[in-house]
Amino acid sequence: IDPAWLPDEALRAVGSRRVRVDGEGPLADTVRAEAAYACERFGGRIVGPGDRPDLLLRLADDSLGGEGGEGGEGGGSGGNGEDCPRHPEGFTLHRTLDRTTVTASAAAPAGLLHGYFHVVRLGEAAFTPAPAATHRPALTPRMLDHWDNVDVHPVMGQVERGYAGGSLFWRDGRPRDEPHRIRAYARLLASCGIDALAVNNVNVHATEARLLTDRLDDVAAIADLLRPYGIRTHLSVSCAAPVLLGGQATADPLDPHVRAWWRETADRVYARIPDFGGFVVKADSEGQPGPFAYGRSHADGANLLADALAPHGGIVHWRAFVYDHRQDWRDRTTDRARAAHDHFAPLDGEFRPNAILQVKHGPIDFQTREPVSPVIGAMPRTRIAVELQATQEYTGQQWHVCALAPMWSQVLRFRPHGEDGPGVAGVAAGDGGGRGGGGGLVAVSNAGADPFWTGHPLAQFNLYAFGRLAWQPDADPASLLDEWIELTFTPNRTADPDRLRAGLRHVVGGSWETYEKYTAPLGVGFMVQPGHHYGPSVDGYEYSPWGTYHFADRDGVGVDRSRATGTGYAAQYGKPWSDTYETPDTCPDELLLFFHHVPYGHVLRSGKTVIQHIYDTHFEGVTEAEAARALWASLKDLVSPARHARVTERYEEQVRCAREWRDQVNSYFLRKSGVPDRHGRRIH
Ligand code: GCW
Repeated sequence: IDPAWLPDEALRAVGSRRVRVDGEGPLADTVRAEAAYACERFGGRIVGPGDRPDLLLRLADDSLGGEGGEGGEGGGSGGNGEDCPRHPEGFTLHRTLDRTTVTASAAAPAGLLHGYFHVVRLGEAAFTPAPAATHRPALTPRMLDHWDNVDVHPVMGQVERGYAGGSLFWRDGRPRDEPHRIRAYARLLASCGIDALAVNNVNVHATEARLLTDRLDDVAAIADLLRPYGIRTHLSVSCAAPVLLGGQATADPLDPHVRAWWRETADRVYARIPDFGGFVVKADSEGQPGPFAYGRSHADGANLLADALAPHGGIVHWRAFVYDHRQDWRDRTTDRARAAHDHFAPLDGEFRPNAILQVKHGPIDFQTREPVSPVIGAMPRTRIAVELQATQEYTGQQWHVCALAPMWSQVLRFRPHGEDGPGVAGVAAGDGGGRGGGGGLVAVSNAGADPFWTGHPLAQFNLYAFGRLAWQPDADPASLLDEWIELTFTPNRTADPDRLRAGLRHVVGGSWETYEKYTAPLGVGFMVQPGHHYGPSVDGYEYSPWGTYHFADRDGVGVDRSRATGTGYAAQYGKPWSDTYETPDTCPDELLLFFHHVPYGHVLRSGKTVIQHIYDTHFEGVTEAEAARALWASLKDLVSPARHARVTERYEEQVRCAREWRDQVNSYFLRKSGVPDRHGRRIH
C-alpha cells in the first residue's frame, strides 16, 4: 500500500527527537503511539515527566483563549478570549528561541492530534524559532462523503463515481474485512485535518438503508476504527426509512408516528455509537424519496431528522441538489441551474440549528468550470455546508491529472455580496448571520481500495488539499502543493531535489487549466459521454432529459441565463454579481457560455473570437498534456518505480483522451460554424 503523504521519511524530524505527550484518553494515546512509532524508526525517544523533551505535546487549560492569531495562516482569526471560544481542535505552538522545548498545547485531545500532525508537516522547520502561533480550524465539520455502496450496484458498482478500485469499507454486500486499511486511511485523513466521514452513498439502496437499523453493527465497527483519529462517523439515510424499515404506513415528516420512529431510531444509533455524527440526506433528487411525496417542504423533512438527532448533539446534512431530471429538452423555460435556489432560498430561516443545508459549489453538477452557486449567498439564516467533489467524475476520472485546489480556492474566496460581505468560506464558517454556526466543508471522497488510494497517485493531492483547505480556506494552493510534494516525495532524500520539485509543480500545478482547455469551452459544461461521464460527446446530453444543454447552432453557442432575455438565473445573485453576469460585456470570459448565447464571432475580453478561442485552447490543452507526460517521464530516476509506472500508464490514457476531446470539439464547431481556424491547423 502506497504511504501517500505519510511515508516514514516524513516522520524523521519528530522521530529523531525526545518527545513527551502529556494527556489522557484515546486521542492522547494515539498521539503517543504515533510519536513512539516515529522515534522507533529514527532513533528518538519518548521521555517521561522527569526528562526534558525536544517536543512536548500537552493538554493544558490555559493554551487557547486569548492567543493572538498568526497573520492569515491560522484559519480563523486569532481573536481574543471572549469572542473566540477555545476550539476543541485547536492548539498553540511555541517554538521561541528562549525555550529549548518546542511545545504544542491544546485544550482538548483532538487539538493534540492536529498539533502533532502540524509538527510533522513542518518537519525540521518546527524546531527553528518562530513566534508563538495558535491554530484552529476555520470550518467544522471537515467531512468526506463516501458514495460507497454495500452491495455492488448493477450500474454504479461498488462505489458510485468511484475511480479508485472498490470501497475501503464494503465488498459484495459485507463489510470489507480490512481494518488496517481503514485505520491507515483514518490516519491519512486526520493528518490533513479531516474530522468527519459518511460511510455510504447518498443514493441509499435497499441494503444500505439497513445500516441504520439491523446492520448498525457494521457502522459501529467502522466508527471504532475512525475514532482514534478524531473522525466522527455519519450515515446517509433514506427518507423512506420509516416505511422501508419501520413498517410504517407513511414517511410523512409531520406524522407523529414517523417522528417517534425517527427519534427511537436515533436513540438506538447513539446507544451503539455515542459519538455518532449524524445523517446525510439526498431527498427528492434523482429518484430518491423525499417530503414532496407528502406535500411537505424540505425544511419539514430536514427538521424531522434534526429533531431526532438533537438530544444527542447530532446534525443532519440535507443536500440542496434538487432539480427536475426528467425535463423536456424542448422546454426552454426550465433551467436546471435555477433549481436549488428556487427550491431552497424561500425556506431560509426555517431550518433547525442542527440542520445543515449542503450545497454543491456550483449550480449544476461539479463541472470543470461553473459559477459559485447562488444559494450560498442567499440564505443568511441557514447553516450552509459547501460540497466539493474530490472524486473526479467530470474532471478526468483519476486517469487525467486535474488538481482541484485552485478551483476550490477560488470558490472559497468568492464573495457572494461583493467586497463588503463574507466569502464562501465565511458562510460555511457561519460568519456574520443569524445562522448560529456554519455547516463546514464536505467533499465526495476520491479514495478506495486501490493500492495508491486514489487510482492516480497524483490525485492524492486532491484529498490532501481538501482537508487542508477545509482547515484553512485562505491557504495558497501553490503552498499546499509544495507541502504535499515535500511530504509525499521527500525530495531531499533524492539525487536532485530541485528538479523533482520543479517537475512536480509543473505537472500538478496547472493541470486544472490544462484539463479545462481540451474539454467543454468557456463554462458551457458537459459535452461528456452520457452515463459514465468520461471522454467527449459534444451532443451527448443535448436532447436528453437532464437539463444540461449548450444550444450550439450554426450561428453561436451557450445558454442565455440573463434576466433580460434568458432564464433569469443571473438574477438569483446578489449585487454586484447579478449585474456582472447579466451582460456578455461584463461576464468573465471563462463563464461566458454558461451565462450567454453568443455568436462565434463574439470577441472575448482576451481579444479573441469565441470560435478561435475554442480552436486555440483545444490545441494548447493537448500540447500541454503531452508536455506534462514528457516531463513526468524525465523524473523517472527520482520517483519510486511503482508510482512512476502507474502515473506513466495514466498519462498515456490522458493524452489519448485529450486528443479525442480536441478533435471532437474542434470538428464539431468547425462543422457547425463553417469558420476556419486562423492558423490553418488540421481539423477533421
Ligand atoms: O454528480 C451526480 C452524479 C450522481 C450522484 C449525484 C449526486 C450520488 O452523476 O452519480 O449521485 O450527482 O450528487 O447526488
